[in-house]
Amino acid sequence: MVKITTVKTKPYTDQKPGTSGLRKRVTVFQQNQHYAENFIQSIISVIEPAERQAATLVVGGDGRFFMKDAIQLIVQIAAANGINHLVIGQNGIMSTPAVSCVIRKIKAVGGIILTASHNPGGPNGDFGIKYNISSGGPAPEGITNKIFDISKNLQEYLICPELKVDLSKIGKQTFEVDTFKPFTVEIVDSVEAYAEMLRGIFDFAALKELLSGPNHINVRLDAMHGVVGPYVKKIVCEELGSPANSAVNCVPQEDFGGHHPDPNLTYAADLVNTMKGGEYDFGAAFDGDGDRNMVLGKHGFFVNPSDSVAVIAANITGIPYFQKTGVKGLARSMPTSGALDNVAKALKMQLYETPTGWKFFGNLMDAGKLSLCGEESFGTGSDHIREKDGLWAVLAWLSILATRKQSVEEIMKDHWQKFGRNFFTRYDYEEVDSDAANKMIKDLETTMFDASFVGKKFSSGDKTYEVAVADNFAYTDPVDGSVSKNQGLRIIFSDGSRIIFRLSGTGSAGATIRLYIDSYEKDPQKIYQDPQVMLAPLVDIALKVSQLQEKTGRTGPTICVFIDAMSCTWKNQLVLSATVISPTDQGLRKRSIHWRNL
Ligand code: G16
Repeated sequence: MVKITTVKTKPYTDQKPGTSGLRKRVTVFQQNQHYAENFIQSIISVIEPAERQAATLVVGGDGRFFMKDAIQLIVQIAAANGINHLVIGQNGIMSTPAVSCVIRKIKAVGGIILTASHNPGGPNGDFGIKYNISSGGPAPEGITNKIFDISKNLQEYLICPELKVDLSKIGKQTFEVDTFKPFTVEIVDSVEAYAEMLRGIFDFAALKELLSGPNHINVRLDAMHGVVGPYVKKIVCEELGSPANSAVNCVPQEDFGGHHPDPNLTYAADLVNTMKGGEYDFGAAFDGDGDRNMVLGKHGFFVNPSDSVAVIAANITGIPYFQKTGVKGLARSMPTSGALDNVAKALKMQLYETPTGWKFFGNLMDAGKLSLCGEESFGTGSDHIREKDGLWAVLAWLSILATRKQSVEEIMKDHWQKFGRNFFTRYDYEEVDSDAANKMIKDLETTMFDASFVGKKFSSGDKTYEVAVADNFAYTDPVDGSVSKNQGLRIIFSDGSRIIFRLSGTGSAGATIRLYIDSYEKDPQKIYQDPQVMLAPLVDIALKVSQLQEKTGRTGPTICVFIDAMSCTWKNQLVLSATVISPTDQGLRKRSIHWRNL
């Protein structure tokens, strides 16, 4: 019989889940007494005691430092609180989309995911704990607020300190706990249920032909030492026949090999460099927990995430899953560029604009209103689960390549010709002093809400823009009527261009200010112009209106990962260029990269 202990604790006031769970430095979880225990107890407390004896929870994480410790705590606290059954990925490994898939498949009451997503790991990196509900999606605000309220008042938690499970052994381990029904911990293969789901979504025979048939293409997939490695190996290499060396960094590491597991042009620079060599036709990188993706074409042609979802939407009927389900609707988060809107309009599909955070898509999917959605933050997915899904997005792109028999670049350029192009960029100012960031946003809101602001003209260089709308984005959920306010300051100009400011909800220290710029161009002569040139006037106006530099002391972004790569032909040579601003030990480094004669 395993003993239950009641431990006296003191509540913490800073356990409010952000955009996607509670994310803090590892040291916060490790060094503050009972910090992780308190939050895990707060999560389990939202499951009604009467439900717990019939409840199954799925548990998995991205392999980062502290994950295994946290899983043992979840096991001990779940057992002591009368949860009946835990399903855990082998060695704790399960990607965020796979957890969502398993929750839905076995009809669990929910799941706990141990990840800080794309944030760095290791003893000095970040850790995170996220609760997902029975739909498989991140807990909505009603539940995360409840978790936060409980955490602020928690005086004690229940735990079975002697209970230990072997996370490496597939199978069931059963324990007698107090008067409860036997408590079962089931260790499952991390990949199988997810792989089975993908087999039902895509045409695996066509993908196999594309990746290993006589006219196969060459792909390069970078798991960035995150959780997606075993999934890529099993599904893309073993099952679809791509050679073993087409997948790299596939062993999950506690510190992601010392890198940021963040799939963008800066942090996935190795992949970008390899791709520019021209050996590979298609490249992709994933984040720590496998829900984000970056898609590259031959020679490193960059597909902006806002464009990626638009291309999938425009080609959606080639994917067997959607042939069966039909396309119920499309959605993007508010700061994501309007590329998807153009497809929705042309194909007469319903489009929803939600606040940032995948959780906002869930209600629409559950209500049968949404099939495909995406975010500028490298998230793409569909209603097959309730999380964004990196490998799904890659297989969606490969399906399009298989059907259209064109390169990534040709597909993207055709798309812009047909629908016009949204030039898009995002500047991130990380670890800004929180008070300064809040004041900047508040002051900007005051400026924007002045009666004279709408109609005002702003000029930079030879461009002039007139303000058509200025607001703080609020969203009314069309399904349950819930209202989410203060989701980002929007300045929308009369030509549809947008400047957006919002504070990130996923940082772990200080405040991160995000500045998003979106500008639409339908003139086919202009769609290949340099995005930097196209967006420079709007960036300039955004910085002037917000006085960001003066108010935060930041003269440049910590990182600007979204300056699009672009390509053109010059003297019969293919020329590719991208501008990347990246932090180095010596300060910010701005690089213009050009590749010619590829
Ligand atoms: C999470 C959310 C996404 C959101 C992203 C960035 O992703 O699931 O919906 O777009 O954070 O949020 P923010 O701009 O507030 O930092 P992930 O991959 O970090 O879980």
